[in-house]
Amino acid sequence: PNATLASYLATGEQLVPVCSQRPIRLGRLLIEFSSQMTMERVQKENPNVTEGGRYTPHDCRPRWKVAIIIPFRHREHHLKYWLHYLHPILRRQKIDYGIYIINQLGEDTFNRAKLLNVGYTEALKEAEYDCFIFSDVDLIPMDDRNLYHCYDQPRHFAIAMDKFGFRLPYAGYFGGVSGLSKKQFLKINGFPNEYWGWGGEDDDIYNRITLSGMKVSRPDIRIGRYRMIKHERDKHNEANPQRFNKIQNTKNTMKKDGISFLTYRLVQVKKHPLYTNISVEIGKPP
Ligand code: UDH
Repeated sequence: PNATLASYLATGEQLVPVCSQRPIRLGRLLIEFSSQMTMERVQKENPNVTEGGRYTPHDCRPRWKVAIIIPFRHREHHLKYWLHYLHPILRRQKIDYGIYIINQLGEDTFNRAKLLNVGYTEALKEAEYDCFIFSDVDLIPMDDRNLYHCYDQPRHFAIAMDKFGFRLPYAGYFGGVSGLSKKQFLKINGFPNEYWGWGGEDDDIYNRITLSGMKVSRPDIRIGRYRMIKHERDKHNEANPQRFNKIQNTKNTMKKDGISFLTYRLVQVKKHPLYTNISVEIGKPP
């Protein structure tokens, strides 16, 4: 009977088509942050999302298995809006995905890129993801034709933010929201662990990509538009004065400083209805 079941499932699977590369009914979105938002409301809006913030389409076979990684500390208010907007967008995009909030414990200097490395590592313990999208918690796409999956080359999604007048601030900008396949991520030895405080880590990642012989791919400027939830600079994430020197040295540092030498202490993995929270201690600047 098992063999029969197996062959039934095999043929059954073939009856479900591969998800379209251009899902229908996508386009411009109205994004605002003035309405009241509660986690209860967002949960009610998203009954099909399963524990830990996982979702897979059922009417087609998804092309990518995407882990969405968000660096995080004390931004609960932003997270509600992010979940409110992104879950329905990702569902319409027919993507198989999981949401991972990487929460830096303690009050030492924030380290965005190291948290993203932790997210990559921890997400792979949960499922066989082949694509990783790294998103700030305060950035919401204004057009869901900006598809959250991976591409032939490392992808920069957030190319036209409202705060930069809907333009790329400079040609090598790779901040905000970016995505790499597992293969692309490993090719650049992941992200740097040694950028403490604000700034520079995204430029270092851009350098890693070009130094590894890859190019950054981007959506059309009319589609890659984003709204940022306005906020003041966080405590313990002051601009890092070393960043200008460090980004001159990516070629030398990237071999050692990356996913290959990542150390941290995992403190808690907690599955919430709409996301998985991973709390970690990542140390402090030397
Ligand atoms: N983040 C946190 N907590 C922090 C710091 C950063 O969760 O304490 C995360 C969060 O996902 C955030 C991302 O890291 O979206 C990037 O940090 P950021 O939002 O501080 O960086 P951004 O360049 O802003 O967007 C810099 C401060 C701008 C101050 C402008 C004052 N008018």
